Amino acid sequence: TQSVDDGSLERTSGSGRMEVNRHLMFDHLVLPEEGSPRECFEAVSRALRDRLARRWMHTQRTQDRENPKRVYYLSMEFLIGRTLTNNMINLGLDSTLHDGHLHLEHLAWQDIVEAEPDAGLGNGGLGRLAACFIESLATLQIPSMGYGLRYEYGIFRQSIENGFQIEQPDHWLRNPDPWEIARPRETAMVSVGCQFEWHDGKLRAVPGGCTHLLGVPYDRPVVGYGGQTINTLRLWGVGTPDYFDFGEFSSGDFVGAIVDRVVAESITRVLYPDDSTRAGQALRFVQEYFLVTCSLADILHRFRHSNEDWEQLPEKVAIQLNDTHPAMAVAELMRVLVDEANLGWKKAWELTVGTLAYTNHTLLPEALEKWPVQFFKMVCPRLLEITLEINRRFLAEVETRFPNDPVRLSRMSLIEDAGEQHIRMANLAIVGTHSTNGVAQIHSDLLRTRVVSDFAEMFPHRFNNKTNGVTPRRWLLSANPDLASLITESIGDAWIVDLSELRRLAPLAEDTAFRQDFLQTKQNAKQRFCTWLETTTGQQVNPTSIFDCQVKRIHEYKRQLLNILHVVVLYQRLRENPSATFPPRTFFFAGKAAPAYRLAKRIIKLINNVGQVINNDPVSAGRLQVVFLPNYNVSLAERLIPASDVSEQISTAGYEASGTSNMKFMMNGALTIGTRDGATIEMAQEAGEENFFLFGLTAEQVAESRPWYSPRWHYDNELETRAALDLIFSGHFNRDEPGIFEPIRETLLEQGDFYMHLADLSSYAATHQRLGEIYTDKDAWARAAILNVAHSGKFSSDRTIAEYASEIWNAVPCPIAHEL
Ligand code: DL6
Repeated sequence: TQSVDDGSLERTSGSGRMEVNRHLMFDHLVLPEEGSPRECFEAVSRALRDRLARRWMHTQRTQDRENPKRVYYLSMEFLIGRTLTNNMINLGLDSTLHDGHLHLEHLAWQDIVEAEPDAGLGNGGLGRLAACFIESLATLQIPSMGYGLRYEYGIFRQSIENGFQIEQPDHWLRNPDPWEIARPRETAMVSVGCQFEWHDGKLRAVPGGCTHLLGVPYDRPVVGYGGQTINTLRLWGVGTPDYFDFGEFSSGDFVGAIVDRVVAESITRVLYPDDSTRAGQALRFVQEYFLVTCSLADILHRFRHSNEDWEQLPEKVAIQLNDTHPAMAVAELMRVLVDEANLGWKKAWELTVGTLAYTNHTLLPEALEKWPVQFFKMVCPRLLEITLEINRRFLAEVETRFPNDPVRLSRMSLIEDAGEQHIRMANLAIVGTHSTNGVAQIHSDLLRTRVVSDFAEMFPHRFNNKTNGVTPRRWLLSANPDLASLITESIGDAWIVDLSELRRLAPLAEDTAFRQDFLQTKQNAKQRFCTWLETTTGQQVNPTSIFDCQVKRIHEYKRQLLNILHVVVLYQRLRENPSATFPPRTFFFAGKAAPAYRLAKRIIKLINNVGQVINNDPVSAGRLQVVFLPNYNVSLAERLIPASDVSEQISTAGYEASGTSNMKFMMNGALTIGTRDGATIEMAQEAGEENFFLFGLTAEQVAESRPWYSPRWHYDNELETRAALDLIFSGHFNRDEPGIFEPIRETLLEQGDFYMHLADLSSYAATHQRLGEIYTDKDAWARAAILNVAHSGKFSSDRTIAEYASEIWNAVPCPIAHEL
């Protein structure tokens, strides 16, 4: 018999079951047949973790021995979702499941899977991208680690009450998480130059004193496909040194002596929801500082363990900053090299710039981080000194290169001087790293030519593009098993690790039998989704209607408002002509609005109210349906995307950096209706515009027309636009709630409609019309959908990571040989 912790993954049929039973008995004190779904989930996960433990350690040992260049991905967000199924698939153990080896008679496997909470340690695309990236890094066997924070509360749980978004805390770590392993031996020490207190029920950072914090690592395995490399995602939890204030203690204030500790231990408790205003968020600043100092200490400790010479740092270490959130790393790395390693400034700067790289994820000026100089003074005064010195030297360089140009100097300065002084984190990130990349071609171009053009002129070689991608393991193989099997039966399974293989499906678009099989997988996925929806919410949806989906954060630039305006246009057409024919459509919306973003929350309310009326009006019922799915998260995306016919990617051109749900829909055979924005442009190039539904203004047209754009003109001159708006603002959808949509009316008609909804509405409606016509021609639809899948290969995160590895990090795989 094999011992429990050997590296072998395939076992005799009964052993997996025995390991699960053992965990149920010894971890939970329950008999196997009495385990609750949650207990069984923990037991199965622990049994799986036992199996991968040796491989995980072996990966670490091999990497320590070989001393290859390592990649570190620093991110305030990792939107992981569930882990169990993904790890089983990547370990090649999913057949164990299908063969019933883990089968627990009293529970359905699905109940066990669903007992795992979604790890929602991110707001949206940026965090989910980080999760896809670390999975691809492991699959490509690149020695790497993700670093983030162990929030006890992830992104808030959203419910909808009377059409309004309600936020509730998501205590996802209420039960012990079987995937994480605390590593207290590798604790990092951090000093923060302020204190923490509760004030009016809120945790605040207050100036004065010094707080010592401990960064306690919690490691999670990141299993590469095939189970060869198992990398680590290290999330920092905060602790405080184990001491009492003996003065307070001996004077009898036992509680007072530990209360400060409790307060400080709260700083990483909650993920900040993505609010556009960061003003006053001193705690978020402390979180970023904490992530950076703990991670750099850890990285440099590992580097020093295997390398004597600091000179080697850029050859052995690549640190990617996921947005500006960890941009303090520039100053912190300088601090370590200058203050602790005693290097001269110039050498330290060369090593810092050579080691760090930065990814930008947004063109929205309000989302570019700027932190008050006061925060630096309070929390990390030494980093402020260093940042000011970086700025002094940098501006001197700019002055030499562009003499007598004070306006340029003030634009490029790391310090913004208007009113309260702020540090411009994007400027710091560009100046202090050797690479700045955008996340789709148009985004990288706009970044270079519009947003930070001064920097692109100064450092042309630093700017590059890395179009995003998503992992096909989670988003196709696991989420859509029927389609995945059909693909594998047709072209073999090489696509799982080389998504460009999907090209071989292209000729099958002309094969009648394949088209039928393809449509059948879609129909099955739709039916499964309907069944799930009905059992969990009671809501019924017509599985033969077009499933039209817009799922993403709710934001004006993403234009959920355009989508719902078009729904009202269709409704209005039916009211005017009840015998009009078009295929029945179900419009699914899902997404969270930042809690402080009032207009976004009002858009959610409008969608729900429109749905309430349209779904129940005899003129539209059965032909148009609007469904707002609450609490959008990774697991919901995994269910809905395979079932979708239409993917809505309708941002105002020039505002969506890339988008990543667009890619997931494409891989799963949905057709895209979209603007020429973000990575959607590249998707259309790959699939051929004839297989896409593109509409609306281009980014150039948006910019050119901004000075004279008049939403009123569209209202006055376009009959359907006017009728839809009149219907909404007549109170038709809010009979008992007078005036609630007034802020939306003001945005669209009084305040200039910044995101140009009305400019694009008529071409959007016309394109939808064409889409509806093609949908009725099943062959034409299937052909286009198959060609979309066939040309989605570029959008694998494996391709993206391979480009980062060769063009930014100069990192290569370190194969792990397991003795089996
Ligand atoms: O790069 C991942 C993702 C893009 O796909 C989205 O287009 C973009 O909006 C998102 N950006 C953010 C910005 N956060 N900040 N700062 O989430 O990144």
